[in-house]
Amino acid sequence: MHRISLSRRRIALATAGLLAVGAAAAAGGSSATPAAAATGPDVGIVCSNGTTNGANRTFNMTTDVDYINLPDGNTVYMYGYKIVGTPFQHPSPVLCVNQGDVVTVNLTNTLKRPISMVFPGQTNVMANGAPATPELATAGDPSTMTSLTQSASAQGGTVSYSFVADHPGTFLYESGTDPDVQVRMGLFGALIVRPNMGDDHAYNRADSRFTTVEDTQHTGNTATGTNGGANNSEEFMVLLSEIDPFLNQAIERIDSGRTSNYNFDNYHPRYWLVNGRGFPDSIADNGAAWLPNQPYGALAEVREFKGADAGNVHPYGGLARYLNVGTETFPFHPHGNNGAVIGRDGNPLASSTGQDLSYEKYAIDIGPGQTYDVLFKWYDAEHYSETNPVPVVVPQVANQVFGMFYSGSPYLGVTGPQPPGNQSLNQCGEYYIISHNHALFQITSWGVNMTGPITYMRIDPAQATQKNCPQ
Ligand SMILES: [Cu+2]
Repeated sequence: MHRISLSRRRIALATAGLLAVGAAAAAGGSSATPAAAATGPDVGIVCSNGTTNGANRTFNMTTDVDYINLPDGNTVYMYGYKIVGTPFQHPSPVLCVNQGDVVTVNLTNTLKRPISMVFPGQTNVMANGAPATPELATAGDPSTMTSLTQSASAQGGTVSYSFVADHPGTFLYESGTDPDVQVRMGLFGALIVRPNMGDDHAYNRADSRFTTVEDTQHTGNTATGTNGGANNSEEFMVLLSEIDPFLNQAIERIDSGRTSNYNFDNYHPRYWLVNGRGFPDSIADNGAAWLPNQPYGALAEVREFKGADAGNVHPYGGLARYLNVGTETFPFHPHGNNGAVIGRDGNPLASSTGQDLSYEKYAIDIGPGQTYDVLFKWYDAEHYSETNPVPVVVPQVANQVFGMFYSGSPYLGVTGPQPPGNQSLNQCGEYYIISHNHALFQITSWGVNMTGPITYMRIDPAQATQKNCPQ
């Protein structure tokens, strides 16, 4: 388990950015419907794999409406795609396919308006067996376009989309019908195409390898996650989105037969989310019981990077798949760490002759509709320890302030005494590093500061040095 000791507790934010544990146990003894990700890993990407038959991979999908919870206590009406037979979820499922798969999405529309699905970055997409083409209200007049692709009519319409996933990478899928409304209402999700090199690579490049479940098992990590999943791969999604609650309220009114005078000139997001959640919900496990409609956590949990020469203990880094489904560029960064940008919009950063064009970057500026694939590692550069201490004079305890995740020791894998009355959620001397959207005016939930698209990177001590991590 990698569950931070937050389970079934809500965290409230005190002033000045200090974190405090709230007593309001919204989920204690909750009877909420299990979230869609309940059988996946605790952290990291939860794939929907569809069903396969040879090279054919099929997703039977439909739509749903429900509400999501936001950090200020508000709830907002949303649309979503989902796999048939599963609960509503926001964001829509992560579809994982292999390079070369013939992918079919059989979509049934239950909403009170026509919808569709487009696959930016895929070529030769077919709809009902014909090339996907825009729908026009007046034939021959592109200015009357009503949908970017063939749509499924309201309340029961179906469309079958198909394409060959011929190149690996990270992609969005979303509604191509009235996307100003429908994408913002939640009709979007991530599509991951895994390369021929295997599911431990982002692209068909040896240097795009990242740590997977198999690697963590190599180091003796045989525990299973509390959600019943196996060990967690170090593969993470950072899906960034935004919500103007007045738009959602207007659509809710229209869907319930009332009227709305929403004016798109006034579109103005009040919420920004990562993987469909705002902080601190974002760092809760996948499938957290108190977030039944928001199954995807955003905590990135990695082991200390040891490199290939250290007895094959954790030789690879983690992979973050960034996606921006919002309307402006989001500058996201983990504190204190550059990442290696290896792919953008489903293209590996290499020249046609194979020259490496990847680059190191601190903040990743993800434009609307873009995706970035970024490798990152945390390694112990200075080898500080209790026997090689940090060369600073540590202030007296009375002059220190301890965060809620501090272990009592500055050294990875070490826990130490804390002053009376201090509480810590640290498990085993692990580190927590904030990662967030650096557009600070977006770090809010309608004015509640230090919420929104914030998450943590959790650094666990590598097997050789860890003490108490329950791996
Ligand atoms: Cu920052």
